[in-house]
Amino acid sequence: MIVVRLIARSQFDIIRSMKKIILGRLPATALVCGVLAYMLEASASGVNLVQDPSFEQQSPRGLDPHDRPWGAEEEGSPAGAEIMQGSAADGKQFARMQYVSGTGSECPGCNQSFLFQRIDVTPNTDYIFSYWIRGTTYVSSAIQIPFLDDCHNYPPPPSDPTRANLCPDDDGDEEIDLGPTPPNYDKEYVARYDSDTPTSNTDWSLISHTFNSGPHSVLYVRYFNVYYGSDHTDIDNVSVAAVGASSPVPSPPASGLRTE
Ligand SMILES: [Ca+2]
Ligand SMILES: [Ca+2]
Repeated sequence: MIVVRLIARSQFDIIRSMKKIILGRLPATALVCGVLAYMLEASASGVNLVQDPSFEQQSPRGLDPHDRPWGAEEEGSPAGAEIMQGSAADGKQFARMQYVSGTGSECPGCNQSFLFQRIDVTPNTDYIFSYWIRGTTYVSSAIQIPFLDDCHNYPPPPSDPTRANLCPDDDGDEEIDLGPTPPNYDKEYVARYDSDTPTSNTDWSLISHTFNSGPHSVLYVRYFNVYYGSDHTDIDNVSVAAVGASSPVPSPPASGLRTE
């Protein structure tokens, strides 16, 4: 009966329970019930829309705008977003966002750090977006509405070189570089969180947000910051999962909160 009651509770209550479990604040009996409820929830569907959510499937390296499923800017050495090996929140790898002096032809010398992935969502559906964070400073996370057309279709160039170039950052990631609505291309979001702040540079902590997909079937998970010096933000185990239909909470570190 306890388990049934737990399942009947809202997804948010379950998340709160999982957070408390992770923090070790619940007694053992509640912990067992909570984990059981979580497992039953997860088995119902368990779809995380994020591919390679734990950054384990690709070799450690700096990411560029053409990389998939995770793409990033700026290119550089080191890159603005890099898959690294070390004390990950899950597995052996994580993503680090850090200072970059861009080497890409579109923005030489730029020090912006973007990390992004396209996700296919169901319109008008509530989702939980969560991930593990560590580092020296905040990051802006968002669920961004992409540009899904071809910016070359909007003149010019090449049809009318006297008009403004509406395809200014033509390096393969226009969906995330440009806003959804020509000709202004202002970036738009279904959700944006400008100060996701880690609690520690050594211990991982969980960030969790909710959003509704609105009329969209394609969205992007997007991280952004401009870093200076040795400041950085580490990210691992990203999840976007529908509320009530799947497992919303990514796995915690295997043996508690790890440290470097
Ligand atoms: Ca990982
Ligand atoms: Ca670009």
